[in-house]
Amino acid sequence: MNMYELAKREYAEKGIDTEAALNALKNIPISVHCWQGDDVIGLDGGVALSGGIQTTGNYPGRARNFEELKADIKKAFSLMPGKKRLNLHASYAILNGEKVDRNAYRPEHFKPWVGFVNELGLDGIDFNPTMFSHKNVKDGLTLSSPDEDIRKFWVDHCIACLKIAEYFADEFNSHCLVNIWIPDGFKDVPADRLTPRLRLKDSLDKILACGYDRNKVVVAVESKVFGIGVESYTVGSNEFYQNYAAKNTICCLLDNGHYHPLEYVSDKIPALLAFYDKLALHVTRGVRWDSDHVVLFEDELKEIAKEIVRNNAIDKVMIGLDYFDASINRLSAWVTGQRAMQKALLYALLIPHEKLRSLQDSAAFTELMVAQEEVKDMPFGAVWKEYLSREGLKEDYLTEIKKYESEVLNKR
Ligand code: RNT
Ligand code: ZN
Repeated sequence: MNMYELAKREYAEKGIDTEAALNALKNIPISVHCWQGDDVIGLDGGVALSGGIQTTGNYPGRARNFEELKADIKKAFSLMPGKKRLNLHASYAILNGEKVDRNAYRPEHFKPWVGFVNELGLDGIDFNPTMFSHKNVKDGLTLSSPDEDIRKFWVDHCIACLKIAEYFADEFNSHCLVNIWIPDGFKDVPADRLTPRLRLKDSLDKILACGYDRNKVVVAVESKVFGIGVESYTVGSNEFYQNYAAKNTICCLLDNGHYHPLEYVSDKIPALLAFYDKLALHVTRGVRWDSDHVVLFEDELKEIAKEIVRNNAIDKVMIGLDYFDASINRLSAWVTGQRAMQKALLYALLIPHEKLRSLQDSAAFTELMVAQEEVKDMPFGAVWKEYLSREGLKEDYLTEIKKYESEVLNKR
């Protein structure tokens, strides 16, 4: 018997069907961000990365153009198991020298991406207005700016993005998630916390009123507690967006780097599932702050995956990744994070949730504690390896990435 057969038997003794888990896992889509490949710089010639997000490190081989980024995505995605979508930012428009600003981007500027995503056989594209790294981020503000021209520019940008998202949805016959995140906020104590939020509310109302097709495009709003340079106040706070989303039947996007360190997104998921049909995630790893480190197979990631799996929310929670590390091989960063997410989902799929739930409901807390500890000793690794081999992949991805590094990245 091989390791997997032994593991399968051990899980079966606990009432867990490993085959069902493997089949479920390969069908859970993960939206993989394009921006790990080029340190969030984009292709539309915007100004240097701004908005309180930072990539640190200077590892050689950053993708400098569309061709290089495509090659890196192709290589990295080939080492990622499971169903994948591509998460694009508007700043990755292919403009081919056309003088057009972000308020007027059109579907054709993304046609080359559609061709590429089809070539890779991915499930679809998700999309993000890019309201940072641009001259029209005025005094750190976009959709909440007191300058009406600035506000209109970004409202128009978001409306343009919704049209592009409809195009993606049509092309892939799959929804397109459009996630709105703005960097707006203040470094120091504001004199007025309400008015910027009312302006943001008005901007969002204008965007949603553009008449986009809600069957095709899912709009989400991403809150944040603070950013570098906006330590004292962010306009798009958690309470603001959660209430806005609830009232306007749009979606919340939870980025687990965007809360106080002792707040857990794993606990927020079931809170929102009580009220929302759908919610979106940016899975990241904050180290002391919203540092966007590579996602690893760690406790909070496991808890997030458990909440998705045990609440039958696989079809309700749109999983996206959001991290960017320029200090290590960028392809390895991509693959490590995506595999960690898949691992966490598999881990969650192999837990006897019904049994644990009934222990909780009968207040058998002693038994519950012991049973939850037992889960940790199960032969998870053997099932993971079986999954990889069924996906045509090896556990080792670094050898291939190192080869690509010496043949391709080091020559850039
Ligand atoms: C920033 C947000 C946002 C960005 C990406 C690039 O704090 O997390 O989602 O990281 O859109
Ligand atoms: Zn995010």
